[in-house]
Amino acid sequence: MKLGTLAACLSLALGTSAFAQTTTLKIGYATTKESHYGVGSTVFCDEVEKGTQGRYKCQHFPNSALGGEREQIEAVQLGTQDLVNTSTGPVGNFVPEVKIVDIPFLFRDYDHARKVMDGPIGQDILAKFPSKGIIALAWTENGFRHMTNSKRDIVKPSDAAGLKMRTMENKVHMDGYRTFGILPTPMAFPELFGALQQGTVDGQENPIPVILSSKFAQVQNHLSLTGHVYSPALLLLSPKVWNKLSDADKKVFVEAAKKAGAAQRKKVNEDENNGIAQLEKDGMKVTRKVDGAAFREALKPAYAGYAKEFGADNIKKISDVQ
Ligand code: EAX
Repeated sequence: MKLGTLAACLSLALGTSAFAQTTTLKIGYATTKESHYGVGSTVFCDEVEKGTQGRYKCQHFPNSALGGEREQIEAVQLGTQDLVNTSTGPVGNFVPEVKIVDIPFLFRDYDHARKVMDGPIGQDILAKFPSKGIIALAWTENGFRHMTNSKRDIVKPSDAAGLKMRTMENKVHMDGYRTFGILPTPMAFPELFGALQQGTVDGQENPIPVILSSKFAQVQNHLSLTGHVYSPALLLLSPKVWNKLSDADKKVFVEAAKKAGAAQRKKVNEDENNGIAQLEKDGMKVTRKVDGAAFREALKPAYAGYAKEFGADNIKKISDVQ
């Protein structure tokens, strides 16, 4: 480029203030770009780019490219990663107030769970994050978790008993699953496919969108629709980014995260509606009739522990939401 042309470009650019910098934010999640996490994250990034006139955009790191969820949360806390769209699996180790929503059989259905997350209880939990060095922009969603394994159909707890099952690094889950007779084996998600393939564990539990997008049908042949726990998810941002935002941009980020949550939930609904038939086509034997009452009964000793840890009245407040 000739010097004169460069000068002309510069003055033009300055005149239209096109020198505003673009900041590229790194966003990570466990599953594919096409999955529920990818759909939610894409909506978030598109909305942020639009709302900040292109001053912020994202680079996506799907498929656990930046590590397991615990590692990604740590990186967001440190500021070496900007955003993570994560299940609550390891989050209770950072913000203990989250643990209560990981209790098995706490939520009746999606309507109940979403109402609690969007209501005062869920919003109060989001407000606990900043003091731990993390900004929680909004609840997103992973979905109700179901069990898969390579051994047998699971209808009641005695069918699950003795199975070595990978769980998230989540004590609330592990305490509950032990009452079903399961041998819980905590493991980060990126190791799971290999562990199932090699038979290090007999099974695992995850929502339909995860089972589908991670192709677990290739390594598991029994799926039981246990729906034994709701798996909430969160869009978390590094305070390093947040503290630099203007008030107007903060609003853009929060609104974008809310839209992301809605889009992610919609994708979870779609996968719940269409994904089970797909998994059957992929060779999984699906057990639809699960003895939920027997699972709830088995869980009673764990609930005594939960009541002690979280307060029976706090648990009841969540159950009572209609
Ligand atoms: O958040 O670790 C898990 O089983 C999670 O459900 C999965 O990574 C998606």
